[in-house]
Amino acid sequence: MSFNPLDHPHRRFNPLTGEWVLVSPHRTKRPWQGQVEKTPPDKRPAYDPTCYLCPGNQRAGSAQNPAYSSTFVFTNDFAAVLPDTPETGAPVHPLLQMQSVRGTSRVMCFSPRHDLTLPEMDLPDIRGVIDVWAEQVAELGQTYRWVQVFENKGAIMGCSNPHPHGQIWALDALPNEPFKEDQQQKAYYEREKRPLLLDILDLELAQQERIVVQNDHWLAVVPFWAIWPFEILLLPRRHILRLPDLVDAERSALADILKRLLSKYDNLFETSFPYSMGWHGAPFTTAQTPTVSTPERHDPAATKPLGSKNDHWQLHAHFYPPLLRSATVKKFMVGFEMLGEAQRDLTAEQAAARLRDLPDIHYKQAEV
Ligand code: H2U
Ligand code: ZN
Repeated sequence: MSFNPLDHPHRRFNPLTGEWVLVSPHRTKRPWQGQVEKTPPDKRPAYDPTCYLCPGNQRAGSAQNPAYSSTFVFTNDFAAVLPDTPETGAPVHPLLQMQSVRGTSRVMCFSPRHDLTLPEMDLPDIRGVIDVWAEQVAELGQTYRWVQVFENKGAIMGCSNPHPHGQIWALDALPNEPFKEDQQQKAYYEREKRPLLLDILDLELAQQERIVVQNDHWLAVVPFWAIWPFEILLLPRRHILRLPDLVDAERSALADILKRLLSKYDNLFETSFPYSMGWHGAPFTTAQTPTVSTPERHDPAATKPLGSKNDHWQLHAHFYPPLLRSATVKKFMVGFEMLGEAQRDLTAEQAAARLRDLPDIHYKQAEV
């Protein structure tokens, strides 16, 4: 009997995190009698007077939203990190380490329209979201080491409000996930003299097995080591460290690929596809020595100083959707996955083929 990755259990290595995932492709045939999630009602008004994110509405406490007409960013009324935290005292014990954290969290409304989601928005409006993401990273990167731009979408992901929005958390520490990626990319760069994710990009383009959607500037793949059933890694085609470094054409192309990718996601089960997504780019050096390149510096050669200590980094976005086989069945990360390692049934190549074969026009916007 010879090994066949479509039939036989195997482990795959994630070079970005240094972790393994267990793949059990033979299990896709098993019956499901477990929990079935309710599909959230999909009809929403363009304006909801009870929504704390709609224009003009009252938020928790005394704050009131302005009558905004494109995007709107505000400091989270229940921020997880605060700018004025004092230093911790001397450690009590080396096994009981504590660090004080300074930072800020912001909420970003993508649109004044309560009834839209990113893939249903027009390209110029998605482009507007991208520009604000880049501005926020540039601004907060002058003070904080890590700026996490993310979107938590869908009640199934614990998102509290269907109004299209994301969050931006900035802090003076490097969190676990980017820390692992920093270490892994650095070690690879030292060994191979090439950014890890640019080699991955070339490999994906050569193999053509895991590509879901692409354009002149971007590539979206189900990575070889994906954990979530329909996980996506979104990569720019050139070496770019951070969102503010994207030039005009790359930002417009990003709007295009986001709309097409997220439409495919929604088309998969004809539901508003839940996920957590977010951007990873090079950390900022220190609060005192910002290395941010501003959106004005649009000369590609100028955005990447040679020999920069962050040259091992490549900007990318992760999309982690929990749905498995329908709008109501989600993947649980429990049992062996909590105690051993992550596990998936469908192979990355099978998931990529399913997404690739779907139309990239949103089902609600498709002509009948
Ligand atoms: P979700 O994206 O996970 O739903 O979070 C929305 C955030 O909005 C949440 O972090 C904040 C919550 O603290 N929020 C406000 O800042 N003001 C409000 O009036 C309600 C919610
Ligand atoms: Zn709203």
